[in-house]
Amino acid sequence: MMAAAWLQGVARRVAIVAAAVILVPILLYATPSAGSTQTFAITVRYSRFMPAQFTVRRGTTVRFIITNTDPIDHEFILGDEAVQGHHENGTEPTHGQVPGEVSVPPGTVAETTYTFLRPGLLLIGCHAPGHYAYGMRGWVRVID
Ligand SMILES: [Cu+2]
Repeated sequence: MMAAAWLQGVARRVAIVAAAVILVPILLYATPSAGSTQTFAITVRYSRFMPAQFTVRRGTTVRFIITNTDPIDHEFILGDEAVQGHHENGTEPTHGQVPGEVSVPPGTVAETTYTFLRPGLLLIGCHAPGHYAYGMRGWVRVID
């Protein structure tokens, strides 16, 4: 009787370990978490980003695909207040080399890829003259 109970205990423990070995990788794979990649499509129309608000998990790499349906130049600049201020007063005519910053000429599609490493709030802005003040901006909330 003692041996049977001991064997049952061992069998139960083996079953639990086997379930964990199988389930844990499945759950890790299924949950969007640090290190995952997402694609966000944004349409620019009448000098607005649509959609303009996003939430991502820290560690996520996002490919932003921006379609400019307007007949005028726009840009997509991702960054904190300091970055937005720099571009609002800056003189760079075009963007495309820095992750999260890209120019979007009229009627074109541009893309930029950015990895969100810190939790917090980042801004999206267009700094063509008057656009940011007009409201051509958005937000990315980065959560843990
Ligand atoms: Cu603009």
